[in-house]
Amino acid sequence: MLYPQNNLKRELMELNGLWNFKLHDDQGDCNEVPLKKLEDTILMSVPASYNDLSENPKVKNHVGKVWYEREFYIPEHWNGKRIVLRFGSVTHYGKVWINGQYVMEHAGGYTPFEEDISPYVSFDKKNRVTVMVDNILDFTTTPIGKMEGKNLDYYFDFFNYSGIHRPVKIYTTAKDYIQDITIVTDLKQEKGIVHYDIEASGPQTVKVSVVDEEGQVVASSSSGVRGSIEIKNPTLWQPGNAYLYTLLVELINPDGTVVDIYEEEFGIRTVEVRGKDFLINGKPFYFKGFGKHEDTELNGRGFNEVANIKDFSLMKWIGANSFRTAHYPYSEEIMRQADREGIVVIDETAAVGLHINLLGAIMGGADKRTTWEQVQTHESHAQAIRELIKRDKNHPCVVMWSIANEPAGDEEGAYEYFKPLVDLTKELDSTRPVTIVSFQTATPKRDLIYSLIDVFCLNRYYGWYTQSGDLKAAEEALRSELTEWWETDQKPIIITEFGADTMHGMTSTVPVMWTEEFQVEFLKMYHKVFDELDHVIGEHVWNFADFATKEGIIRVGGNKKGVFTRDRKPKKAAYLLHERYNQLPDFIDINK
Ligand code: GCB
Repeated sequence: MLYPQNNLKRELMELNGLWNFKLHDDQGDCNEVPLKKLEDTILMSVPASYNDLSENPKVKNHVGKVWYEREFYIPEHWNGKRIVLRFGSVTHYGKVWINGQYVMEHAGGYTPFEEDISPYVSFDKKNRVTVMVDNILDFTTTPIGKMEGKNLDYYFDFFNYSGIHRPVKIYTTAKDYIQDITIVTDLKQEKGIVHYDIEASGPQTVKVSVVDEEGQVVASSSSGVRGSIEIKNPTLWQPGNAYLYTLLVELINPDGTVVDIYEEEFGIRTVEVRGKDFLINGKPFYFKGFGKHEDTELNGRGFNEVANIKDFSLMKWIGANSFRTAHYPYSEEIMRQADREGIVVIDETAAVGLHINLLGAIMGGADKRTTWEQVQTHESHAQAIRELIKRDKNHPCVVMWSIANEPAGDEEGAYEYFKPLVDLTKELDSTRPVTIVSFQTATPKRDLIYSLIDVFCLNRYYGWYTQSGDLKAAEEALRSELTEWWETDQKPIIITEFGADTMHGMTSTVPVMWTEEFQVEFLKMYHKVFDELDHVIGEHVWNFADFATKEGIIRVGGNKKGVFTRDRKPKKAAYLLHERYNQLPDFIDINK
């Protein structure tokens, strides 16, 4: 799905800023609400989560529907064009009306949706857009949740921020237009091969050119909507050293006039899992970095470009080369930033929490372990995979798809649930490996889905949730499990989560749990074990920064496993990682 852009043939306008907002309080039939202007509204910022922007406690913890509305003009000269209204994301469900007329709806809180609104808008007066947002989850949605009376119980460890989370844009195209572009790159000897596949409407021909960073056309083709272009001695997209080419696609009328243009940035790079190695451009890559969240003060999960710039700066300072989009697709803007900055991304769907009674599983006492009998997410999960790949397939930063985080991989039915989803992912993109991030109880002897995936991505909390505070015992358990994985199936391992809750400023000469010193010792212990084992090819600390969660007995003002505080101040562990990550090269020295 193409990102909205402004170019010689396309115009772009943003609908971000102040909207009118209200909670849904039984206003009657939802389809009638948009027929007239909303009344008794408050101002709300878009994009943002609404939860932290009002002193009314009902807003913070609201469960159910809310309404957003604003007015806008469409320039007269847009008459006759496709006029597309596009939401970067609405969490978790959005329904949209223009001037009281139904336009579109979308389920899935972290991917974009759009529609041609030209049939609904006026060119001679103001238009009104109304959006209903619903944050209720159930056992059919991705992610899952469950209503308990008037409260929503959800199965993931981050606050259920809601609202219009990402930019709202309107863009134009001609009636015939470039609908989609797929780019796959390869390397053969000194040549870069760019395979392209264009979807376009109308009887036009398509011209495709590759433009380098200096704006020079290095190759082109007019041979149709599908083909390959060769680039001699290409500059590769490398971790830490990004180089982006642009695929300039032009849609041309039989009379020679250009009707539409799209410029899609891409990188020339290859990805392959071979033996115990994860090869990027043929060289064994070592993942250093974090599981992250889109989470900041005030904005909540809302797009926050200032924070994104700061986070990439901190990741570079600390020496990280990669992160995982735990636990949902991040904004398109972050993905573009990662492309540009040469940061490698493991791209995850919002299938988090497919594990009923997860706490019971790890703490003991989980008698009912029937996740796969209870959830009915096959359809929404498949849709989440389709939308993620459609949106992110051309990003060179994305090197692997993670189709779920910590499902009940050791419960009966897991294989049958995941087999079709892994097959679907591979069918949609045969160029990237696929993983399912595993939960601590899914050990080699118990896990039922490891044969389906290409790289073992393990979340492990030895020394925190188990062997709590006892780093000696934790070290033995960790080493023993990681060794057993290699004996079971020779695939590379990335530790996608390991971390300890740490209160910034809480210190002790003897490292005890929750202190900054304990976090340092905890990480050092893990580092020692990783450095002994060749098949461990990456480490992502949980988490980059402290983040908001629902209230509960195991969280004090949120999850404190951040290496940085929520406002991005370094804890002591940040300096440990700064030293380690800046010494560890991005690529493993195979001669060592
Ligand atoms: C996990 C989850 C993550 C939690 C983390 C924790 O395994 O994947 O969402 O936040 O543990 O801190 O408990």
